[in-house]
Amino acid sequence: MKGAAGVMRQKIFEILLEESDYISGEEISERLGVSRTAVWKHIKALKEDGYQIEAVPRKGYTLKNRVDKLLKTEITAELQTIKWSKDNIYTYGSVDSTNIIAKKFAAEGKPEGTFVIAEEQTKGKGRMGRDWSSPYGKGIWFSFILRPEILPVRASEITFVISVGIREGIKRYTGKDVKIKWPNDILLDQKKIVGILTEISAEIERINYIVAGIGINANQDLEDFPEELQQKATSLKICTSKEIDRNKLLRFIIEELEKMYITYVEKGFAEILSIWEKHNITLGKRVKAVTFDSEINGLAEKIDEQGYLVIKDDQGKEHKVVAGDVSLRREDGSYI
Ligand code: BT5
Repeated sequence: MKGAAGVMRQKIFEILLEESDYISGEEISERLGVSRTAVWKHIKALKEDGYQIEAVPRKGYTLKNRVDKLLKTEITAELQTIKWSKDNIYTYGSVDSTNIIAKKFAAEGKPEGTFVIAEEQTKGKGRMGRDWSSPYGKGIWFSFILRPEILPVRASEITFVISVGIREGIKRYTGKDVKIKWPNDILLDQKKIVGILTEISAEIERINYIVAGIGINANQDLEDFPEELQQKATSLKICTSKEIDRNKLLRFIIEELEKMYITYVEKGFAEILSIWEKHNITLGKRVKAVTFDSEINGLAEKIDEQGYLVIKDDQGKEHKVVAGDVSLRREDGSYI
């Protein structure tokens, strides 16, 4: 769907949503300044998306249902953003990876707050080339573009901004005390519910763009996860025993992400870090950190001003970890 056509379709949808009664094609065309044929074409396209729109001669159109596919119409109808434009939300059925599309959009110059959302990913990826399970219609698989005016060495701060934003959105929807595990996991009931993959394009002095890819397990049942994940992954449906309205949840998440990002830009990293500290489960625990060239065992002591995790080993020596995998030691000696 092209930009201008998409905006018009959204407007027609919102008129239908507002009208409790029938509204004629003529009135819609007058209100929006487009031809009746154009209105009819958009109505047809909305029907193809799964909307039942009843047309009665001499009365007009009326909307009969809402659709639980991830659709721009559904996500943006009630979305309240501050700076990010609703026009920059793109929804897809099946894609290889939303990060790939978002990176292409970013390279083309699309602005901050551009979102790429899919029902399914055939090549969903985690960090370091790992796979991300992204089955059709079960989760929220999306990526979005940021263009922070910070030095590239501070890019890891953005992962904190994103973690707290997503946590806030999920908390607002479910009421659950969602936890953050450094650096990029969000957990519920000690299992992974969200994964975050932050990719950056930068020069020495400036960031061109950051693409943050987020995978949220929403409506999977246990058997929807590959067997090797069933012990360590979970979904919001499993944790709340309720089907998740993914469009509403995503709306909350976009709103909270934007609020956190604005807080970061206006107040700085310290403010974000203090929110993160309240909800993290890493600090104060015994951890095992595996980075690309070492393994460190010790106490997760603090996050320093740059967003590095500081681990104190048993000899009292401090190690700084910027990226990698950190497992938390449970009392029984196993790891999360
Ligand atoms: C992550 O990597 O956690 C980042 C995941 C980012 C996924 C999003 S979806 C939208 C966007 N488009 C993409 O292609 N990716 C992003 P990492 O920390 O490396 O964790 C990956 C590991 O998590 C895998 O090796 C599995 O063990 C596990 N895993 C895979 N799929 C999972 C799922 N759906 N839920 C929980 N754990 C999963």
